[in-house]
Amino acid sequence: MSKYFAPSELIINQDGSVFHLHLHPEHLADKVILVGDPGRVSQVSSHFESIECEVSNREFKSVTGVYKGKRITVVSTGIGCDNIDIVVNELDALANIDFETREEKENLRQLTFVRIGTCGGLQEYVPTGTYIASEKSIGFDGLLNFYAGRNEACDLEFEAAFKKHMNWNELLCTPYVIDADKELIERVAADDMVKGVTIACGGFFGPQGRELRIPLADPNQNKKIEDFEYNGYRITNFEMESSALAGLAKLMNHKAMTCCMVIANRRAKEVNANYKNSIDGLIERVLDRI
Ligand code: R1P
Ligand code: URA
Repeated sequence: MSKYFAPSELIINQDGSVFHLHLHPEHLADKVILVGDPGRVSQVSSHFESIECEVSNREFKSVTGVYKGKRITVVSTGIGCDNIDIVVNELDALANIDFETREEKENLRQLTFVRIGTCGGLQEYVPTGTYIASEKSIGFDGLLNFYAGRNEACDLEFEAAFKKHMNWNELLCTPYVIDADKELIERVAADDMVKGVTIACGGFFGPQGRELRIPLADPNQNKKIEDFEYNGYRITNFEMESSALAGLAKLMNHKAMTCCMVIANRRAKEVNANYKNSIDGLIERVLDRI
């Protein structure tokens, strides 16, 4: 028997669109680009040769169109892993739940997600302007811990080594270590992006070791992160969504990865706040390779 999803669990608007995204099932392409900033959606879709639909609700702006013969949907997620929970679950529902019967479809669709974002660099070899593809993500956000299958999906040995190195504060939720889709990483990162390990944080300031007026619980956090090494892996960057995306996609059998342009060099304490034009190079690479 197929699984049935009650109206309170999968909320469908009166016009047949999904609750937050306002997209209809027929509007979703198999290839999906996710961006944080709603303003980045039109930057991506400006490369499309034709546009099929455009919808917007809250921070979620979506455009489906065609780029070099490929049908692609681009969606903004806003900031944070909590929004990734909404976006990825609703996109999966659009693909794999029948909105008439509210039942899981018999033949499931596999989606491909590539997130294009910005990040803070943590090593000397990733200065501002570097494109980093997150081969692995460490989730400081806790989202995946709420889903069954989390342990099977994650690299538990890496997690244990990281927690030991950090002398992990048990007041914080358990970090989870999750791989991006390997084939997608090879294809999209190719030989001109740095393949790295990304920490996805539940905040921009304290969780990323930025101290403004409130002192940090662990002033040595970032130094310990920069020094950590495991099986040849170093931690390269901070952002706020890659772990939830890689984790949910893996549990749902979709393909996913994140690539980000470094805009803040945390070691040199430099920033490129005027990055909006220069991220176009990353957008073009992803559009060509997705
Ligand atoms: C913080 O400024 C935001 O920038 C990064 C972080 O992940 C967070 O969402 O990504 P985006 O530029 O895609 O939003
Ligand atoms: N996005 C982040 O999450 N952190 C940074 O330092 C820059 C962009």
